[in-house]
Amino acid sequence: MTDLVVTENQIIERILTLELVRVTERAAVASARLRGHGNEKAADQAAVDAMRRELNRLPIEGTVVIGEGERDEAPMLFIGEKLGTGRGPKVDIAVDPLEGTTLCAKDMPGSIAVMAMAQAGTLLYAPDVYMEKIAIGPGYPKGIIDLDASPEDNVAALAKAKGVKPNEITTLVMDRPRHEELIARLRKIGCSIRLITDGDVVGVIQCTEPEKTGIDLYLGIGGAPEGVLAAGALRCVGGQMQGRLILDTPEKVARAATMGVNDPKKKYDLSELASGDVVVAATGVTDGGLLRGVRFRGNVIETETIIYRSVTGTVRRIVAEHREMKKFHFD
Ligand code: VTB
Repeated sequence: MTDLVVTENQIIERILTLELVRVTERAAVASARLRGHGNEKAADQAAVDAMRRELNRLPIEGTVVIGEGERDEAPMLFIGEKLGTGRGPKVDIAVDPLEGTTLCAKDMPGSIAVMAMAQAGTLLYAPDVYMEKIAIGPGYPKGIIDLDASPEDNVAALAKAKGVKPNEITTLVMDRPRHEELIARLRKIGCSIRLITDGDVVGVIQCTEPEKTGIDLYLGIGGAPEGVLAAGALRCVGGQMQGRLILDTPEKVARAATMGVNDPKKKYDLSELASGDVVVAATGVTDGGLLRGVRFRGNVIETETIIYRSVTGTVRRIVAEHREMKKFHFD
């Protein structure tokens, strides 16, 4: 009986994989209409509304575990919000309807609409705090990088495993004052550093394809929710990642505890950030290294989406043409 239930859920999950494409597509299109308008809030809200509307159509019993904040501070897609028709598998939902709101508002590369769906209880319920992160792509011996090792040692270990010199390693770091020391130390050993202003979900994912992106290593501090979403994608393609929540006030420690985080200094491995079967979908809003942004061409809207499914390790890219005059209502 149990087996049957699991099998049914797996079939449903397989079908839902493609349904998630619709969800991120619509969020991306909604925010892309406000691309370059200098209004981060409006672009984010458009993505949130579209994502919520689509998620509520799915045959799932979903709970938002990573969302736009707590109920009182976010009108929709707040942590704990129930989504879906209520008839279907129990799933955790993590959303970042517009990852890189500033990038979208300024029409700069790299903003995406992204979400993950996983078996209930298997995603780290990350509060909206910072997270220290380290990530590399697949194909390396297990454990060669470590959040607690120095940047020099991590680069040296990675370089050795790759068969290159440390100065041939490229590290992706968010361009923030908090990374001044990290950047200086990486420069000292001759590392090349790709600085990004925002959007480290894509940043982390990009180190899984160094031949294509030129990025070998992600280091530094970004958002915790973004860390869990990126971990979901890495679960699918392989690679290694560790994260540690930065809970530097008693309030943050207490808030994290209510979300099940009992050890505020815990170093989470990839398999703890996203421990179960997970599907991650992302649609480009602005053009970027991972995805093309939304194109508005007369009556046709073109989107590009990538979906990661950890059960099978399948990565799909779906370029869709939506015809506005037909039944598609994106607003
Ligand atoms: C981080 C990063 C995100 O915003 O959360 C960042 O993970 C905010 O960092 O990808 P700061 O507080 O230093 O600005 C993003 O770049 C975009 O949401």
